[in-house]
Amino acid sequence: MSQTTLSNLLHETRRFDPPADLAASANLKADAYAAADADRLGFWAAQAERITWDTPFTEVLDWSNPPFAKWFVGGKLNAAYNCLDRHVEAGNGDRVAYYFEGEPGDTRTITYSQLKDEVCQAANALIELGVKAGDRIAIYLPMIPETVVAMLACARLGAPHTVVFGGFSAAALRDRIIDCQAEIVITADGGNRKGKPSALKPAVDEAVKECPDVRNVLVVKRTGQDVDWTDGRDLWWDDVLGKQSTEHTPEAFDAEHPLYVMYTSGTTGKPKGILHTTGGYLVGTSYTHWSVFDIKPETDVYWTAADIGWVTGHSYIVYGPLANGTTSIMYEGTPDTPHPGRWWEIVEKYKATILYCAPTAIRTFMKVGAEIPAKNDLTSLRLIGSVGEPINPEAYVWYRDTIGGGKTPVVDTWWQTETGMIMISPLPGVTSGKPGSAMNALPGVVADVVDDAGESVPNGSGGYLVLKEPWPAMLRTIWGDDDRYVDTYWSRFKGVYFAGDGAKKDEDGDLWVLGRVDDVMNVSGHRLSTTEIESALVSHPKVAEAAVVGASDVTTGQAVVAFVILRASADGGGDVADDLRRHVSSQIGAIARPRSILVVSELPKTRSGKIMRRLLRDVAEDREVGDVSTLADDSVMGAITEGMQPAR
Ligand code: 6R9
Repeated sequence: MSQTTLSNLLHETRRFDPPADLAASANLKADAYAAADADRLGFWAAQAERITWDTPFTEVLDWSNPPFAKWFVGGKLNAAYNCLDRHVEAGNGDRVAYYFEGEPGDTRTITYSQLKDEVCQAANALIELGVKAGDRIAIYLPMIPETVVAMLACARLGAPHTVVFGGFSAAALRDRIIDCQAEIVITADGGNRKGKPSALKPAVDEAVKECPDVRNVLVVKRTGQDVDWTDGRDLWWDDVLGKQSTEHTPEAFDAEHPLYVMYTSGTTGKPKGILHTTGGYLVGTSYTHWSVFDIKPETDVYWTAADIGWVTGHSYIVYGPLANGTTSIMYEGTPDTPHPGRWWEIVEKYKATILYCAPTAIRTFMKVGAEIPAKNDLTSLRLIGSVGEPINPEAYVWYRDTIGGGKTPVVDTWWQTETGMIMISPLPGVTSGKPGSAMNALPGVVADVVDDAGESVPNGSGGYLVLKEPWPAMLRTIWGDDDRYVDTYWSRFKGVYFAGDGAKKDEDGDLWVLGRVDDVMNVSGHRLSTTEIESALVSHPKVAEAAVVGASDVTTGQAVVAFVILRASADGGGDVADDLRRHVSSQIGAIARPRSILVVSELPKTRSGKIMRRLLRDVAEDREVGDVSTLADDSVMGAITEGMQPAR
């Protein structure tokens, strides 16, 4: 991205200061930036004190063989002990760890001591099945407490887990099991989605046909639906756990012992198994959870409304919140089941104080209308966050006003599966928020925007987002493929981590993430960011969601093609396309005017709500639609192409 990049986003002038009370009592204050700059490793050593170490570390960072980092060298710890036992030992065993809300309305309240007991039983069950430290275990479960129990039981034994999102297909599950050679799969009969049971076990049966290393499949009974059974291999979770002791002595593992592998799709090629290790990951997630969400474990009720099968669930439903002794909400189902106000009912019921979700959810709520959340009392919320994509300024302001009552700070958090923890975000008690900007690298993190040559760009310019110093929760490698790790992240620019995102620094030096660099298009020699055009479209009152792609065009190289979902309130009047084209022209410039505008009812999204523009490009260029295995709902492409109509 160069000077020709258009920059309407930088004209955003709205500012939101932190509320005075939050600023006064904030966990992290402004002086943390200078403290971390003055002594970065000392700062991280201090953050490491959040964790209980069985053996203290002797060195903060060993970076003698970059990009292969070793954090907290010599330290030993157990992740499950840090998430559970130590809180129980400190007298907080009766504190609620999770308020679980099933989609059909069933609920469970689980305290820290109950969760510890269950995790010990699960750990003992896995031992009985022959699991040893280092063995891999695949987890393919819905959003239920057993998912957390399974993850922590693995962590307790030093057996890295790989959680595969329940929406993924048998083939996707098989590939992941094979890639990390998992020996046990933990699944369920099914989960509840959109008002009905959705089966999981058949996909496991299908997948493990081709996975000779899998010796057992543990099955949680969730929906009660019929399952096929392979005697000797399949075991009911309750049968195996029920007979186990609730005592288990955790073993301390090296700080660099593998904790989990999470697969993330590359734009091409097979998914990458991102490896996270124990000590640095726990330090990074607990520090960021505490600072970005200003967590007060005694009083907050925290809700990450995301799937555990996404890194956001790992870091901010499981490890970060539990390491900090937080009370969380966990919700199994879809936001609109059985009615469009389900989330807001949950916020009111549990008096949630912090909500963290994806912009796609926010835009969907905007589409349905502000009258839905208005039916519930949301005044308990004191802080709201966003993750997964750039949040369009209009969505940010709507979120702050409609959900946050016009008073809560919004933390727009930029990070990746690879970073393990939030890297760029406002600090809720310090930063004056700008809608659409993720603002600044957190204290301890060093981010920059560089040009093609790797030179830092001046304020007011765009380029590539990079991370200039290692951080504790960073990925350690791609499972089984060190070369791909080096090539993908550390080869584009010498000595720095290349995130694959485009970004800009505004005149104040604040950061605006513009999306994946592959999502930048070239129209008549101008580089346009999909995010900017989408934000312009979403700022039009008729538009709820928009996805923009570049389709090849004989005259202009690429042309802008926009897919839009109209708001429920939009009358769909005859001139939508004209209106929108004019709007984009006035917001950005004539060059960004979409060539075609297609009205659709849905957009293809991943588990984390990211729009799969690759598939829309296929539609725009009239090709057969490519691989849909990582779509959260693989029926949507059919719905899009069938119902799609050009806006008139
Ligand atoms: C946590 C997560 C990572 C990619 C990342 C970027 C996009 C995430 C964002 C954001 C703009 C934000 N992304 N947060 N873009 N602003 N606040 O999403 O991990 O699924 O690995 O995706 O998501 O493009 O590179 P992951």
